[in-house]
Amino acid sequence: MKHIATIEISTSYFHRITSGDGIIFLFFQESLNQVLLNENISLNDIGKRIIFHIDFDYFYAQCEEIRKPELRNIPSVVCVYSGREEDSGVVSTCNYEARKYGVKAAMPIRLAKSKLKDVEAIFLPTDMPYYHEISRNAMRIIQNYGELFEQVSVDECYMDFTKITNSDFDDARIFAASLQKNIKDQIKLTCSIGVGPNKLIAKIASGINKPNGITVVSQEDAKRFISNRKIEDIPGVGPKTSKKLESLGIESISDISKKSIFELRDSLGYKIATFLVNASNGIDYSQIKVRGTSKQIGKIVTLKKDIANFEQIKLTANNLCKSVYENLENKRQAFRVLTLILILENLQHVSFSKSLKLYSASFDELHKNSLSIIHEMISNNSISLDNIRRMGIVVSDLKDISGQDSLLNYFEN
Ligand code: DCP
Ligand code: CA
Ligand code: CA
Repeated sequence: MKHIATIEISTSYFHRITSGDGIIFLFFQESLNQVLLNENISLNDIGKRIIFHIDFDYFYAQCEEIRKPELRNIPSVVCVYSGREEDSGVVSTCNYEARKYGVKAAMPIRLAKSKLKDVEAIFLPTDMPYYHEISRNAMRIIQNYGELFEQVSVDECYMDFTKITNSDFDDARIFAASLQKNIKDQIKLTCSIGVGPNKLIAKIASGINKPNGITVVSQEDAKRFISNRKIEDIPGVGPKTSKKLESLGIESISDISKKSIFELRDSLGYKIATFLVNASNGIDYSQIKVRGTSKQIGKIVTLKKDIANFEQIKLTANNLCKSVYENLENKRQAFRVLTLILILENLQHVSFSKSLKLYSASFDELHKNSLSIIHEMISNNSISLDNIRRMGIVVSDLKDISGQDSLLNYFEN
């Protein structure tokens, strides 16, 4: 049996955990409880995660370019006008053309205008309902990849790609490129993607190659990657924490990594000290926080090389349905949306979703619909069976039915 983790209790507050792969995690007691209570994770999985952070480039300004393509090659600035006087207010964002002239978010509109006075430039007011609509459409494409998803703002989200990539960072890069291309083809929106072993590394990585960039940082490279960043690049580190660190003679991330939590706790408190020491070692155990209706249950498997006939695909679908159904049953949930994911040999990602008219908690319904999707996908998308490398079934739009006598009852009512 594989050694999963060793837990040593160092103090009543901290746990030092060495995973099977020799990776050391330091947990603040409260956070450890949170991690272990999360049913989706075992300690062994923490070291195997592949997390994407996706951030849309110059978002509001790019949304404007989508509906007015003539804006693409000239500086454009999206502004929040205060309405007090003409041009009073601040820049919300601007395209990369305008950034060449030093225009930035939060800058007074007048200052931005003076920077662009010698060139043709466009200034526009914000249109939030429109940006939200673009955001919803793009987020839907991302969610269709079918794993744990957390939207953090109108232009940013995290997604766990562990299952779909089989914890392989080379595959993750291909998925990132395919995701980027899908969003670009369907919505004309570019984004930058950071891929890392945790949310922290993914978030920092997505900012490295903007716009339209992909930065992949594997588990092994995480510490080196973060050592080369500035302390302020760690999300959540503001001027207050920076000052305190400075007063302790700490000037770089690598200085933090040489400290123990116990040396930092008096000035920073346990929570921040733990977070920073972990972060400076490239470690972050925070989980993807799946919200509301986007919760989903799914399973993806890698097919045997010689799977080429429809019977075997059906058998795999059957097993996937069983596993998904078991999970639904344990959690006493019904589903309404069913997504079938096929990953082809070239890692092209094909997914197809079906919304049922009513919530269902029936295995037969799950199975029948999965098979009909497979039929449809194979006939419509001319996917050849021997091209399929991985296959997954995901159910979403879940509803709690724990009050029902049995799942069967629920379905029959
Ligand atoms: N925003 C804002 N005021 C700010 C910062 C941002 O109104 N001070 C809005 C406009 C941005 C959106 O939030 O388009 C997303 O913010 P980002 O920080 O992600 O910046 P952008 O998407 O504009 O640019 P980047 O390409 O650097 O991500
Ligand atoms: Ca952005
Ligand atoms: Ca952002």
